[in-house]
Amino acid sequence: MKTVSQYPVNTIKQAMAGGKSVHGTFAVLGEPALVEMIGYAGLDYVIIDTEHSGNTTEQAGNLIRAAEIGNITPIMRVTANTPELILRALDMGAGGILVPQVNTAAQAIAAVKAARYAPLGERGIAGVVRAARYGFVPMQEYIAGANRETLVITQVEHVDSVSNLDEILAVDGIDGVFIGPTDLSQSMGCTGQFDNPELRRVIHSVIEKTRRTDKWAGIFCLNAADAEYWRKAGAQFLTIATESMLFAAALRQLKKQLDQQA
Ligand code: 3PY
Ligand code: MG
Repeated sequence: MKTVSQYPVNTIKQAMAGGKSVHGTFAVLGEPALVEMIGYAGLDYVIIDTEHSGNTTEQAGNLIRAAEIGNITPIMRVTANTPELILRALDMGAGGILVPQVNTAAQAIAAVKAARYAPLGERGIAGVVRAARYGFVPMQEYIAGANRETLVITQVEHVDSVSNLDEILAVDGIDGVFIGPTDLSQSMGCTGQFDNPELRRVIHSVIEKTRRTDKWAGIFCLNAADAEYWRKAGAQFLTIATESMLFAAALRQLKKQLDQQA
């Protein structure tokens, strides 16, 4: 019989450290079967959203399990940058956290402190949580594994974050930054204008600056063409739409075809 004794390897963390790009989508609907399907379709990760969704803690736990069944990395976007929410997400077994609205180095340091055990952080320790496979992974292996494998990603989605980017990128313990074009566009006075030349110039500058450091850049994309564009611009963590948007697109396409038959 197989006994669990090792902390799981985070394959997307390894891939991005090796310079590769990875693809995922957001899960906002709280449905584990859809998360399994995201994995079976061959994507690399899912971001379980608790910022812009009604996903409850219980649902999030089941979505993490579904991601593991689908063999993809579950990342949790926390509702806010608080140690309590970050601890809960990681103790439940998320392979990483995505922290919205991180606009200063102090906020980035706070996220790292909450997400990493000493010496980099001060994450509260319980060796029997699901992340430690309820204690089946020995404590020292668990702590070293969690610090090694957990992704800490902060969002760049405000002009203040862009202004403070050098300091944010200098924070030890952050793996990458994730550009939120929607919130960023609002803070620049061009809400939702994804083709706005100034917005795109700023996004290019964030990606280029990030690539000159040991961190990687990610971005929210509307579709595959968008993901290809930003991948060529240097982004590695490409999150395309939400599972609800993908389902809506399939429904729209179906309805269009039905209307053509009428
Ligand atoms: C944004 O576009 O603001 C996002 O946070 C995307 O996830
Ligand atoms: Mg946002």
